[in-house]
Amino acid sequence: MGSGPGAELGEFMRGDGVEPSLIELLLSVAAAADRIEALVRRATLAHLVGVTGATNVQGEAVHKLDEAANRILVDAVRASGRVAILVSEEMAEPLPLGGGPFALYIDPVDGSSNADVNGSLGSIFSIHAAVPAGLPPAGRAQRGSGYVMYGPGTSLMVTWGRGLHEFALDPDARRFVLARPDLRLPPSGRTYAVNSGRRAYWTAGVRAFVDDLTADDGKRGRPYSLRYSGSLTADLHRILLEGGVYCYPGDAKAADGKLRLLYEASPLAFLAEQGGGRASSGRAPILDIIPRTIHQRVPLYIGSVAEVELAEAYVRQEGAR
Ligand code: AHM
Ligand code: MG
Repeated sequence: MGSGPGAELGEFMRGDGVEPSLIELLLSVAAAADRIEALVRRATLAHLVGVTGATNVQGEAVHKLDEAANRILVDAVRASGRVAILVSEEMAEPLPLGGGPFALYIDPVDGSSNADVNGSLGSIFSIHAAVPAGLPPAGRAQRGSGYVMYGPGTSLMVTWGRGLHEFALDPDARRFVLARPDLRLPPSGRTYAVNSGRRAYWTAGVRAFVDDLTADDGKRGRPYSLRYSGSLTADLHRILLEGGVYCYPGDAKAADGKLRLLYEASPLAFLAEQGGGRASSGRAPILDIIPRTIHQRVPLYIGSVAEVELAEAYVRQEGAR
């Protein structure tokens, strides 16, 4: 039972020889996700939908759930004693937590606006070795990463650098149990995810890429179907399981797109590569980008190798920026 489907998260990690301090940190994140899941389930009843009235460091409205989930994660991780420094989408500055071998980067609630309409939400995390000022090396150095998707069921997709695994939250036992070990992305898929409402701002390369995917060309497996939910974790979950591509390109209004490198693009890129997929800014693999600031944004193309390479080819045609 220790390593097959049905294995509990801690048991599986111990069986895989993961170092004890990393196990303890991942279990504290999973325990926080369990509590966030309970909040998400009751969000409408508990008047946790809507915004607080504050704006975060990105200039975006803070939702009540963002604040609550951030608090839960900070408390759980502090109690684990394994994190020296914590960087969160919801906090302008890195938070020193007193010691431990790791730095942790979190997006407590991905797709926050979905909370108002009972849509899918997520939490994303990235683990590096502790770094003094909170600025880690390139994403390839991550010690682990993952996301929790709060959908009709709650899934934890996680890696510690030896494959991509899906755990499901057992809603009665309140434990994450192994659902699908060693997931591999299909080399290509039939769906794409992008906010087409921004088409007027897209560059010629992005337009040409999406036109290619949606061409009337059955022989080349076109047109792809569009699947876009407003929650990156939910959209990526489909893509990790069925193949395809999620894009948040840079455009005329936002040269670096919307998504943040350290706690959105990089952890998800690590997961995708561990499953045999690919993640790129269009110009470089996400995992090779050396961060300059903790909240920096980056264009993101992530999913199956075939579609991400095609996106890169179209973006490169535009010439070096
Ligand atoms: P958030 O972390 O503030 O919720 O922002 C990230 C979200 C992603 O989940 C989603 O794919 C994207 O923003 C949607 O943005 P847009 O409405 O511009 O398409
Ligand atoms: Mg968020």
